[in-house]
Amino acid sequence: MNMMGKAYDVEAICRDFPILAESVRGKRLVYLDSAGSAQKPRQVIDTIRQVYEAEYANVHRGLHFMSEQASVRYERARATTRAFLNAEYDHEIIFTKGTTEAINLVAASYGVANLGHGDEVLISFAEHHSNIVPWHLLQNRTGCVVKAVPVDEDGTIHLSDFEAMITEKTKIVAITHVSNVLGTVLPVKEIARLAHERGAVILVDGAQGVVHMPVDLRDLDVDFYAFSGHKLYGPSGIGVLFGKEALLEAMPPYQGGGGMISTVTIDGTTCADLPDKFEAGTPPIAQAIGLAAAIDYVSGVGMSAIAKHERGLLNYATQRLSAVEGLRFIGTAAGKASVVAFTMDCAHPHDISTIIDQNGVAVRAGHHCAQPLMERFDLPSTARASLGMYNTTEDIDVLVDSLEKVLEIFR
Ligand code: 7TS
Repeated sequence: MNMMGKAYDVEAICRDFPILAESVRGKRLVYLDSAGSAQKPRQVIDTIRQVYEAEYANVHRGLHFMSEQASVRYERARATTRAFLNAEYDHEIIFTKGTTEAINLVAASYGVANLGHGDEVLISFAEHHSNIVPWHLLQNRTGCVVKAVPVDEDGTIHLSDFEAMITEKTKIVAITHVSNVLGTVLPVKEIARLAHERGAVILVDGAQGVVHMPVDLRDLDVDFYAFSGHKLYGPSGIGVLFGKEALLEAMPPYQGGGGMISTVTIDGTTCADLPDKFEAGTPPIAQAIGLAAAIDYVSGVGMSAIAKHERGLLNYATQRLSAVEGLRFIGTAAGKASVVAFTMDCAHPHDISTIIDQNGVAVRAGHHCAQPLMERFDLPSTARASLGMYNTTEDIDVLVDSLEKVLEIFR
Protein backbone atom coordinates (compact mmCIF):
# COMPACT_ATOMS: atom_id res chain seq x y z
CA MET A 1 0.00 0.00 0.00
CA ASN A 2 1.47 3.36 -0.96
CA MET A 3 -0.12 6.19 0.96
CA MET A 4 2.23 8.96 -0.19
CA GLY A 5 0.17 12.07 -0.71
CA LYS A 6 -3.05 10.32 0.38
CA ALA A 7 -4.94 10.67 3.62
CA TYR A 8 -3.81 8.21 6.31
CA ASP A 9 -6.21 5.28 5.91
CA VAL A 10 -6.09 3.66 9.34
CA GLU A 11 -9.00 1.33 8.54
CA ALA A 12 -7.09 -0.10 5.58
CA ILE A 13 -4.00 -0.47 7.76
CA CYS A 14 -6.03 -2.29 10.43
CA ARG A 15 -7.31 -4.71 7.77
CA ASP A 16 -3.69 -5.56 6.95
CA PHE A 17 -3.16 -6.86 10.52
CA PRO A 18 -5.17 -10.11 10.81
CA ILE A 19 -4.86 -10.32 14.60
CA LEU A 20 -6.76 -7.05 15.02
CA ALA A 21 -9.89 -8.88 13.84
CA GLU A 22 -9.58 -11.33 16.74
CA SER A 23 -11.80 -10.94 19.75
CA VAL A 24 -10.66 -11.26 23.34
CA ARG A 25 -13.20 -12.46 25.93
CA GLY A 26 -15.92 -11.70 23.40
CA LYS A 27 -14.69 -8.13 22.89
CA ARG A 28 -12.78 -6.51 20.03
CA LEU A 29 -9.05 -6.64 20.68
CA VAL A 30 -7.77 -3.16 21.52
CA TYR A 31 -4.04 -3.60 21.29
CA LEU A 32 -2.13 -0.92 23.19
CA ASP A 33 1.12 -2.79 23.83
CA SER A 34 3.08 -2.15 20.65
CA ALA A 35 6.07 -0.95 22.68
CA GLY A 36 6.19 -4.46 24.15
CA SER A 37 5.88 -6.03 20.72
CA ALA A 38 3.98 -4.85 17.66
CA GLN A 39 1.53 -6.94 15.64
CA LYS A 40 2.39 -8.11 12.13
CA PRO A 41 0.78 -7.18 8.81
CA ARG A 42 -0.29 -9.87 6.37
CA GLN A 43 2.56 -8.75 4.07
CA VAL A 44 5.12 -9.88 6.69
CA ILE A 45 3.27 -13.09 7.52
CA ASP A 46 2.92 -13.97 3.81
CA THR A 47 6.58 -13.27 3.16
CA ILE A 48 7.69 -15.63 5.92
CA ARG A 49 5.31 -18.31 4.66
CA GLN A 50 6.64 -17.84 1.12
CA VAL A 51 10.25 -18.20 2.31
CA TYR A 52 9.55 -21.49 4.08
CA GLU A 53 7.27 -22.84 1.36
CA ALA A 54 9.34 -22.01 -1.69
CA GLU A 55 12.70 -20.37 -1.09
CA TYR A 56 14.30 -21.84 2.00
CA ALA A 57 17.81 -23.20 2.60
CA ASN A 58 20.80 -22.16 4.67
CA VAL A 59 22.58 -19.06 3.40
CA HIS A 60 26.14 -18.56 2.15
CA ARG A 61 26.91 -22.27 2.35
CA GLY A 62 25.59 -24.20 -0.61
CA LEU A 63 26.03 -23.64 -4.28
CA HIS A 64 22.62 -25.17 -4.93
CA PHE A 65 19.72 -23.15 -6.22
CA MET A 66 17.73 -22.83 -2.98
CA SER A 67 20.76 -21.74 -0.98
CA GLU A 68 21.71 -19.15 -3.57
CA GLN A 69 18.17 -17.84 -3.66
CA ALA A 70 17.95 -17.64 0.14
CA SER A 71 21.35 -15.92 0.27
CA VAL A 72 20.26 -13.32 -2.26
CA ARG A 73 17.10 -12.55 -0.31
CA TYR A 74 18.97 -12.45 3.00
CA GLU A 75 21.51 -9.97 1.60
CA ARG A 76 18.73 -7.99 -0.04
CA ALA A 77 17.16 -7.67 3.43
CA ARG A 78 20.42 -6.11 4.59
CA ALA A 79 20.31 -3.63 1.72
CA THR A 80 16.68 -2.78 2.51
CA THR A 81 17.63 -2.14 6.15
CA ARG A 82 20.59 0.02 5.12
CA ALA A 83 18.41 2.15 2.88
CA PHE A 84 15.72 2.46 5.57
CA LEU A 85 18.26 3.88 8.03
CA ASN A 86 20.19 5.81 5.36
CA ALA A 87 23.43 4.13 6.43
CA GLU A 88 26.30 4.30 3.96
CA TYR A 89 27.25 0.64 3.40
CA ASP A 90 25.31 -2.63 3.53
CA HIS A 91 28.13 -4.20 5.56
CA GLU A 92 27.52 -1.68 8.34
CA ILE A 93 24.27 -3.57 9.04
CA ILE A 94 24.76 -6.58 11.33
CA PHE A 95 21.81 -8.88 11.90
CA THR A 96 21.41 -9.90 15.55
CA LYS A 97 18.54 -11.48 17.42
CA GLY A 98 17.38 -8.14 18.79
CA THR A 99 18.31 -4.85 20.40
CA THR A 100 19.55 -6.68 23.50
CA GLU A 101 22.04 -8.78 21.56
CA ALA A 102 23.16 -5.75 19.53
CA ILE A 103 24.04 -3.76 22.67
CA ASN A 104 25.73 -6.77 24.27
CA LEU A 105 27.80 -7.15 21.10
CA VAL A 106 29.09 -3.58 21.35
CA ALA A 107 29.78 -3.83 25.10
CA ALA A 108 31.60 -7.16 24.81
CA SER A 109 33.54 -6.31 21.66
CA TYR A 110 34.14 -2.55 21.46
CA GLY A 111 33.85 -2.11 25.22
CA VAL A 112 36.33 -4.78 26.28
CA ALA A 113 38.81 -3.74 23.57
CA ASN A 114 38.70 -0.02 24.32
CA LEU A 115 37.78 0.66 27.95
CA GLY A 116 39.91 0.34 31.04
CA HIS A 117 39.82 1.11 34.74
CA GLY A 118 38.20 4.49 35.45
CA ASP A 119 36.93 5.05 31.92
CA GLU A 120 33.28 6.06 31.85
CA VAL A 121 30.14 4.86 30.09
CA LEU A 122 27.43 7.52 30.19
CA ILE A 123 23.82 6.34 30.03
CA SER A 124 20.58 7.99 31.23
CA PHE A 125 18.12 7.20 33.99
CA ALA A 126 15.55 6.38 31.32
CA GLU A 127 17.30 3.32 29.89
CA HIS A 128 15.76 -0.10 29.41
CA HIS A 129 17.70 -2.77 31.31
CA SER A 130 19.15 -3.95 28.01
CA ASN A 131 21.06 -0.66 27.80
CA ILE A 132 22.19 -0.81 31.43
CA VAL A 133 23.12 -4.38 32.28
CA PRO A 134 25.61 -4.93 29.41
CA TRP A 135 27.52 -1.90 30.72
CA HIS A 136 27.48 -3.35 34.24
CA LEU A 137 28.95 -6.55 32.82
CA LEU A 138 31.61 -4.42 31.12
CA GLN A 139 32.20 -2.63 34.43
CA ASN A 140 32.84 -6.00 36.08
CA ARG A 141 35.28 -7.00 33.35
CA THR A 142 37.23 -3.76 32.91
CA GLY A 143 36.77 -1.58 36.00
CA CYS A 144 35.05 1.13 33.95
CA VAL A 145 32.40 3.27 35.63
CA VAL A 146 28.74 3.63 34.58
CA LYS A 147 27.20 7.08 35.09
CA ALA A 148 23.72 8.32 34.24
CA VAL A 149 22.25 11.69 33.27
CA PRO A 150 19.13 12.59 35.27
CA VAL A 151 15.51 12.77 34.14
CA ASP A 152 13.30 15.75 35.01
CA GLU A 153 9.99 15.47 36.84
CA ASP A 154 8.14 15.75 33.50
CA GLY A 155 10.42 13.21 31.81
CA THR A 156 12.66 15.67 29.97
CA ILE A 157 16.33 14.77 29.59
CA HIS A 158 18.39 17.92 29.14
CA LEU A 159 21.22 18.42 26.68
CA SER A 160 22.92 20.60 29.31
CA ASP A 161 23.31 17.52 31.52
CA PHE A 162 25.14 15.73 28.72
CA GLU A 163 27.22 18.88 28.26
CA ALA A 164 28.19 18.66 31.94
CA MET A 165 28.65 14.90 32.20
CA ILE A 166 30.49 13.98 28.98
CA THR A 167 34.13 14.49 29.95
CA GLU A 168 37.47 13.30 28.66
CA LYS A 169 36.92 10.18 30.80
CA THR A 170 33.78 9.30 28.84
CA LYS A 171 34.50 6.61 26.27
CA ILE A 172 30.95 5.51 25.39
CA VAL A 173 27.67 7.42 25.51
CA ALA A 174 24.86 4.83 25.38
CA ILE A 175 21.38 6.29 25.30
CA THR A 176 17.90 5.46 24.18
CA HIS A 177 16.39 7.29 21.21
CA VAL A 178 12.91 7.18 22.77
CA SER A 179 12.12 6.09 26.34
CA ASN A 180 9.92 2.97 26.45
CA VAL A 181 8.15 4.38 29.53
CA LEU A 182 8.16 8.18 29.27
CA GLY A 183 8.01 8.45 25.50
CA THR A 184 10.68 11.17 25.77
CA VAL A 185 12.63 11.67 22.54
CA LEU A 186 16.30 12.37 23.20
CA PRO A 187 18.20 14.92 21.04
CA VAL A 188 20.56 12.23 19.78
CA LYS A 189 22.10 14.32 17.00
CA GLU A 190 23.18 17.01 19.45
CA ILE A 191 24.35 14.41 21.99
CA ALA A 192 26.38 12.70 19.24
CA ARG A 193 28.07 16.00 18.44
CA LEU A 194 29.00 16.51 22.10
CA ALA A 195 30.28 12.93 22.43
CA HIS A 196 32.44 13.26 19.33
CA GLU A 197 33.85 16.63 20.40
CA ARG A 198 35.07 14.92 23.56
CA GLY A 199 36.42 11.79 21.89
CA ALA A 200 33.65 9.36 22.90
CA VAL A 201 31.61 7.07 20.69
CA ILE A 202 27.82 7.04 20.89
CA LEU A 203 25.47 4.07 20.80
CA VAL A 204 21.77 4.73 20.41
CA ASP A 205 19.19 2.17 21.55
CA GLY A 206 16.66 2.68 18.77
CA ALA A 207 14.19 -0.03 19.85
CA GLN A 208 11.51 2.63 20.40
CA GLY A 209 12.99 5.18 18.02
CA VAL A 210 12.87 3.57 14.62
CA VAL A 211 9.20 2.64 15.10
CA HIS A 212 7.91 6.17 15.69
CA MET A 213 9.83 8.41 13.28
CA PRO A 214 12.06 8.48 10.21
CA VAL A 215 15.67 7.74 11.20
CA ASP A 216 18.53 9.08 9.07
CA LEU A 217 21.78 7.73 10.48
CA ARG A 218 24.01 9.85 8.30
CA ASP A 219 22.24 12.95 9.57
CA LEU A 220 22.29 11.81 13.23
CA ASP A 221 25.96 10.80 12.87
CA VAL A 222 25.79 8.19 15.64
CA ASP A 223 28.39 5.41 15.80
CA PHE A 224 26.10 2.50 16.70
CA TYR A 225 22.32 2.16 16.42
CA ALA A 226 20.36 -0.89 17.58
CA PHE A 227 16.76 -1.96 17.08
CA SER A 228 14.47 -5.02 17.14
CA GLY A 229 12.38 -6.36 14.28
CA HIS A 230 9.45 -7.35 16.46
CA LYS A 231 8.69 -3.79 17.54
CA LEU A 232 8.79 -2.58 13.92
CA TYR A 233 5.87 -4.83 12.86
CA GLY A 234 8.35 -7.55 11.85
CA PRO A 235 9.24 -10.98 13.23
CA SER A 236 10.80 -11.68 16.61
CA GLY A 237 14.27 -13.23 16.70
CA ILE A 238 15.77 -10.57 14.43
CA GLY A 239 17.40 -7.28 15.28
CA VAL A 240 19.90 -4.90 13.80
CA LEU A 241 23.16 -3.39 14.89
CA PHE A 242 24.35 -0.55 12.70
CA GLY A 243 27.98 0.36 13.27
CA LYS A 244 30.25 2.72 11.38
CA GLU A 245 32.57 0.78 9.09
CA ALA A 246 35.84 1.92 10.68
CA LEU A 247 34.67 0.97 14.18
CA LEU A 248 33.30 -2.44 13.15
CA GLU A 249 36.47 -3.17 11.16
CA ALA A 250 38.62 -2.56 14.23
CA MET A 251 36.43 -4.52 16.66
CA PRO A 252 37.13 -8.15 17.61
CA PRO A 253 34.40 -10.70 16.88
CA TYR A 254 31.70 -11.16 19.49
CA GLN A 255 31.04 -14.86 18.95
CA GLY A 256 32.94 -17.54 17.08
CA GLY A 257 31.61 -20.24 14.82
CA GLY A 258 30.63 -21.02 11.27
CA GLY A 259 30.16 -18.18 8.83
CA MET A 260 32.41 -15.66 10.57
CA ILE A 261 35.79 -17.11 9.55
CA SER A 262 38.17 -16.74 6.66
CA THR A 263 40.40 -19.70 7.58
CA VAL A 264 40.56 -22.06 10.54
CA THR A 265 43.42 -24.37 11.49
CA ILE A 266 43.85 -26.18 14.78
CA ASP A 267 46.19 -23.39 15.83
CA GLY A 268 44.01 -20.43 15.07
CA THR A 269 41.36 -18.54 13.13
CA THR A 270 41.33 -15.59 10.79
CA CYS A 271 38.07 -13.70 10.61
CA ALA A 272 35.85 -12.99 7.66
CA ASP A 273 35.21 -9.45 6.49
CA LEU A 274 32.18 -7.40 7.53
CA PRO A 275 29.37 -8.12 8.04
CA ASP A 276 30.06 -11.88 8.36
CA LYS A 277 32.62 -11.33 11.14
CA PHE A 278 29.74 -10.53 13.50
CA GLU A 279 27.26 -13.13 12.28
CA ALA A 280 28.54 -16.45 13.64
CA GLY A 281 26.33 -19.47 13.05
CA THR A 282 23.21 -19.86 10.95
CA PRO A 283 21.53 -16.46 11.06
CA PRO A 284 17.80 -15.79 11.45
CA ILE A 285 17.16 -16.18 7.71
CA ALA A 286 13.38 -16.02 7.35
CA GLN A 287 13.26 -13.43 10.12
CA ALA A 288 15.66 -11.10 8.28
CA ILE A 289 13.61 -11.43 5.10
CA GLY A 290 10.46 -10.86 7.17
CA LEU A 291 12.03 -7.74 8.67
CA ALA A 292 12.67 -6.42 5.17
CA ALA A 293 8.99 -7.01 4.39
CA ALA A 294 8.06 -5.03 7.51
CA ILE A 295 10.39 -2.20 6.46
CA ASP A 296 8.81 -2.21 2.99
CA TYR A 297 5.39 -2.07 4.64
CA VAL A 298 6.08 0.88 6.96
CA SER A 299 8.02 2.65 4.21
CA GLY A 300 5.03 2.22 1.90
CA VAL A 301 2.84 3.97 4.43
CA GLY A 302 5.64 6.42 5.18
CA MET A 303 7.38 6.88 8.54
CA SER A 304 6.49 10.59 8.53
CA ALA A 305 2.83 9.73 7.95
CA ILE A 306 2.96 7.19 10.80
CA ALA A 307 4.59 9.79 13.07
CA LYS A 308 1.88 12.31 12.21
CA HIS A 309 -0.91 9.78 12.83
CA GLU A 310 0.60 8.85 16.20
CA ARG A 311 0.97 12.52 17.18
CA GLY A 312 -2.74 13.00 16.60
CA LEU A 313 -3.54 9.92 18.65
CA LEU A 314 -1.23 11.01 21.46
CA ASN A 315 -2.93 14.41 21.64
CA TYR A 316 -6.35 12.76 21.71
CA ALA A 317 -5.27 10.23 24.35
CA THR A 318 -3.69 12.94 26.50
CA GLN A 319 -6.84 15.03 26.37
CA ARG A 320 -9.23 12.14 27.12
CA LEU A 321 -7.10 10.50 29.82
CA SER A 322 -6.61 13.86 31.60
CA ALA A 323 -10.31 13.76 32.42
CA VAL A 324 -10.04 10.40 34.23
CA GLU A 325 -10.20 11.01 37.97
CA GLY A 326 -6.94 10.41 39.83
CA LEU A 327 -4.96 9.53 36.70
CA ARG A 328 -1.38 10.77 36.65
CA PHE A 329 0.83 10.72 33.54
CA ILE A 330 4.42 9.61 33.98
CA GLY A 331 6.24 11.46 31.23
CA THR A 332 4.90 14.61 29.60
CA ALA A 333 8.02 15.95 27.89
CA ALA A 334 7.53 18.22 24.89
CA GLY A 335 7.58 16.37 21.56
CA LYS A 336 7.23 12.95 23.19
CA ALA A 337 6.36 9.81 21.23
CA SER A 338 3.08 7.92 21.61
CA VAL A 339 3.97 5.92 24.73
CA VAL A 340 1.67 6.80 27.64
CA ALA A 341 2.64 5.56 31.10
CA PHE A 342 0.22 6.38 33.90
CA THR A 343 -0.89 5.53 37.41
CA MET A 344 -4.28 5.87 39.12
CA ASP A 345 -4.89 6.92 42.72
CA CYS A 346 -7.34 4.15 43.38
CA ALA A 347 -5.78 1.05 41.81
CA HIS A 348 -2.46 -0.73 41.35
CA PRO A 349 -1.23 -0.89 37.73
CA HIS A 350 -1.63 -4.69 37.74
CA ASP A 351 -5.27 -4.32 38.79
CA ILE A 352 -5.82 -1.68 36.10
CA SER A 353 -4.37 -3.99 33.46
CA THR A 354 -6.33 -7.04 34.63
CA ILE A 355 -9.64 -5.19 34.76
CA ILE A 356 -9.39 -3.47 31.39
CA ASP A 357 -8.30 -6.78 29.86
CA GLN A 358 -11.88 -7.89 30.51
CA ASN A 359 -12.82 -5.30 27.88
CA GLY A 360 -10.26 -6.64 25.40
CA VAL A 361 -7.79 -3.82 26.14
CA ALA A 362 -4.13 -4.88 26.19
CA VAL A 363 -1.81 -2.55 28.12
CA ARG A 364 1.43 -3.36 29.88
CA ALA A 365 1.80 -3.00 33.66
CA GLY A 366 5.02 -3.31 35.59
CA HIS A 367 8.45 -1.72 35.78
CA HIS A 368 8.91 -2.02 31.99
CA CYS A 369 12.49 -3.24 32.48
CA ALA A 370 13.39 0.27 33.65
CA GLN A 371 13.87 -0.10 37.39
CA PRO A 372 16.23 2.89 37.83
CA LEU A 373 13.58 5.08 36.18
CA MET A 374 10.83 3.66 38.45
CA GLU A 375 13.02 4.39 41.45
CA ARG A 376 13.58 7.95 40.16
CA PHE A 377 9.80 8.46 40.16
CA ASP A 378 9.42 6.56 43.42
CA LEU A 379 7.02 4.10 41.82
CA PRO A 380 7.05 0.30 41.84
CA SER A 381 5.29 0.16 38.49
CA THR A 382 3.00 1.96 36.06
CA ALA A 383 0.39 1.04 33.49
CA ARG A 384 1.44 1.83 29.92
CA ALA A 385 -0.58 2.28 26.76
CA SER A 386 1.63 2.41 23.69
CA LEU A 387 0.14 3.50 20.40
CA GLY A 388 1.20 2.24 17.00
CA MET A 389 0.40 2.78 13.34
CA TYR A 390 -2.86 0.78 13.52
CA ASN A 391 -4.41 2.41 16.59
CA THR A 392 -7.48 4.61 16.36
CA THR A 393 -9.30 7.19 18.46
CA GLU A 394 -11.93 4.47 19.07
CA ASP A 395 -9.21 2.37 20.74
CA ILE A 396 -8.57 5.26 23.11
CA ASP A 397 -12.30 5.66 23.76
CA VAL A 398 -12.48 1.99 24.77
CA LEU A 399 -9.44 2.49 27.03
CA VAL A 400 -11.06 5.47 28.73
CA ASP A 401 -14.42 3.67 29.17
CA SER A 402 -12.55 0.71 30.67
CA LEU A 403 -10.67 2.96 33.10
CA GLU A 404 -14.04 4.36 34.20
CA LYS A 405 -14.91 0.76 35.17
CA VAL A 406 -11.70 0.60 37.22
CA LEU A 407 -12.88 3.76 39.00
CA GLU A 408 -16.31 2.21 39.68
CA ILE A 409 -14.68 -0.86 41.26
CA PHE A 410 -11.92 0.74 43.29
CA ARG A 411 -13.08 4.24 44.14
N1 7TS B 1 15.44 -0.92 24.46
C1 7TS B 1 14.23 -0.39 24.61
C2 7TS B 1 14.09 1.11 24.65
C3 7TS B 1 13.12 -1.23 24.70
O1 7TS B 1 11.91 -0.69 24.85
C4 7TS B 1 13.30 -2.63 24.66
C5 7TS B 1 12.16 -3.59 24.84
C6 7TS B 1 14.59 -3.13 24.48
C7 7TS B 1 15.64 -2.24 24.38
C8 7TS B 1 14.87 -4.59 24.37
O2 7TS B 1 14.44 -5.08 23.15
P1 7TS B 1 14.54 -6.64 22.81
O3 7TS B 1 13.77 -6.76 21.55
O4 7TS B 1 15.98 -6.97 22.67
O5 7TS B 1 13.90 -7.36 23.96
N2 7TS B 1 11.07 -3.03 25.51
C9 7TS B 1 10.00 -3.69 25.99
C10 7TS B 1 8.97 -3.03 26.65
O6 7TS B 1 8.93 -1.83 26.82
N3 7TS B 1 8.05 -3.93 27.02
O7 7TS B 1 8.45 -5.13 26.63
C11 7TS B 1 9.67 -5.00 25.99
